[in-house]
Amino acid sequence: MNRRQVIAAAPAALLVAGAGASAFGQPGDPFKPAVIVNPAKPLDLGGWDADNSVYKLPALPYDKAALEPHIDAQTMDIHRAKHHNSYVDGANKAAAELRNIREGGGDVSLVKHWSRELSFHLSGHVNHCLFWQLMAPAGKGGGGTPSGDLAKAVDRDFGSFEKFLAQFKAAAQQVEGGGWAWLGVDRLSKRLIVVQQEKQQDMLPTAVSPILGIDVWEHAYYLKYQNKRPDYVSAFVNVINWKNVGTLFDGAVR
Ligand code: MN3
Repeated sequence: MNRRQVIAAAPAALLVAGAGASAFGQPGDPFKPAVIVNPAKPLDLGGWDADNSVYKLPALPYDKAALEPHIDAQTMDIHRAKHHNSYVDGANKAAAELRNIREGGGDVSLVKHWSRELSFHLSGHVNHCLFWQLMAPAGKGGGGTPSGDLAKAVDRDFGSFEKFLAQFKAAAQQVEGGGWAWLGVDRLSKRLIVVQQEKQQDMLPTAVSPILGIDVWEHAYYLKYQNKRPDYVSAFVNVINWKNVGTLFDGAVR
């Protein structure tokens, strides 16, 4: 198995590696930061500061009000600057604590604790980096239907786009508590499947590369939609960036 195959086989939601003198590795570490999902034509998620080897909060690829009326500017602002940012801080903190333990300065019995912290916060960071890129203003890159190979795969694996959408929306509406619904590529079969993810990290099958996700934590919709999660899920469909979903699909099925 060469390096590219190793990347392709790794669980995409947690696929990351470090370089340089940081919490992630030693100076000269040849293992460069991995590209998530698609090593050949990557979607730039912007969540990694390569100069300092730390996770960073990416800029939104559009104005915070650009998704209105479907997703309001205040929700976008708080969601990114407060909630997403807390996952960035948490992932950097956990990585630093694990490095400290490796170097003899920490309590080795807390590897379990910091590993769990890393899983939660890094998944939260990656999920939100993806989420921002998977939306676009309605009618200006957002909404519509998939095209090309992705459209064919949707028909093959779900019967039709309408059947896919019905399952995806139901999965999102039925997530218990905070979590996500994802359309993903099962790397074992190279087929599309819809799965749920609880919190930021639980239940996503290891072999699945996520290509489209909706955040159904209440912080993602409560200011505008209150308890009406189904209305938020329906509105989200109007801002799905199918071009970027297609880019992730192309990478995941290689
Ligand atoms: Mn969120």
